[in-house]
Amino acid sequence: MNRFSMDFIFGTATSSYQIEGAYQEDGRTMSIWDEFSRTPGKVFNMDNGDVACDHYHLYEKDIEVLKTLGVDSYRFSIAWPRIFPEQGKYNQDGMDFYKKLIKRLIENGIKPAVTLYHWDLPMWAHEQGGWTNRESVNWFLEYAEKCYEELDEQVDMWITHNEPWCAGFLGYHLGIHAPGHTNMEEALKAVHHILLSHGEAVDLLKGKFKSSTPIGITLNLSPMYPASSSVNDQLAANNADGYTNRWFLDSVLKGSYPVDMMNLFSKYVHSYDFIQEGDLEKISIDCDFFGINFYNRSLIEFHAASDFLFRNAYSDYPKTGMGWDIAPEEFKDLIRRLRKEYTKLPIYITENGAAFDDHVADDHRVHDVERQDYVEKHIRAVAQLNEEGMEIAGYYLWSLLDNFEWAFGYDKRFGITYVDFETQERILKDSGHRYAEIIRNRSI
Ligand code: IFM
Repeated sequence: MNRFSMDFIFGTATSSYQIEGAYQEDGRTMSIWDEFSRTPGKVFNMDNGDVACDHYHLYEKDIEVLKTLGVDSYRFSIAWPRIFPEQGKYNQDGMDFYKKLIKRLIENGIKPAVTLYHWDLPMWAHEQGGWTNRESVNWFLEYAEKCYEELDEQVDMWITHNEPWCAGFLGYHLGIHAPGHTNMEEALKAVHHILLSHGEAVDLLKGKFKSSTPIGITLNLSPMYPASSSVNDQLAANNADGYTNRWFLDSVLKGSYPVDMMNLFSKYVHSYDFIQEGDLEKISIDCDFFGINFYNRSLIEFHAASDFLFRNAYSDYPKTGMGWDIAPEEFKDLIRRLRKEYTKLPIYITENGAAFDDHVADDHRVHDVERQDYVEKHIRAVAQLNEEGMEIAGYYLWSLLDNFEWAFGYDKRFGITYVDFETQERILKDSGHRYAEIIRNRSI
């Protein structure tokens, strides 16, 4: 039996575009995801977030689910186009939704953990170059400032950005996420400005607001293993690690971009002069915690024809419904590496979870045995890591609800609560019941 201390935070996580719906209500304007999902061929089934889980109207019902789970905290994100539907035009109606949500969470003893940016960039910003434009840092700061002004007293922890790898590389290099561009130079600029806006937003909260609310950033990290001991596969795994992990870890936690990757990327970049003096000091500003989203490991092999000489290799590991390797042992290795090479900050697992094909059974329950097993293995890993002294302060299960899974639309279900997207009925899955039991016992 592995135990958790009483101050360990158990939570669940969601994001605005994935659950809220109400895409035209109370002044909200279009985001890059509204636009992208309307572009043929981009999202499975041309699904979109117009209605999603209708959380904007059903948030009280969803808080009831959180109460049943007994979570200490709920992580959600704010939709920037609700707060600034047009450039420079603040929208109080949009903010009021989050005030209501936070008030109700607190009344129910649940701590709000708020992400400022989980990918729904307003279209007005995109039309001026989006994150590739250095001005985006100022647009983000204006938005962050309003959020701090209105919400900081009630918020328990701030996360500036969720997974800049996805917003930057999936969105501007691989073209799989909005805005669907395939240009590495744009991607590097976008990432740089996202990271810079993180640093500036931390500085704003601590400086101008003199706030003591903990603030940090969340990176998605995935350990890369060479498919063989050949020099080529090892080089490929190192490149994959640089592209996925080190570009972000080194800049945020060490104040420099990895030189090997700068060289590798330089083939696609005219100049690195978008990196200005002082930027990396800002990007690596002191935070209060470090957030990690962990889902899988990857097996990597050399591939001469790909941009950075690597690709995913065949792996015989058990997989989730996304085809991702289930790898709790490698999760532990990742945390040990972070402790050794990168940070002493408290670590929060701000997302962990799995998609599987779910079905409502005749007894009107969802017996998601595989998800339950996945969740148990990873929570047990967290407990074991803490026994080794790795100081993981909390765990947020992704996700509270089945929701809009980006390019996969509603085809992939990550929730511990089943959502019937026709009726908006919620059914707590077996994994959700088990999570509630783990939280109640504070042990696994
Ligand atoms: O659904 C996403 C989430 O928005 C960001 N992290 C990964 C999840 C599962 O793919």
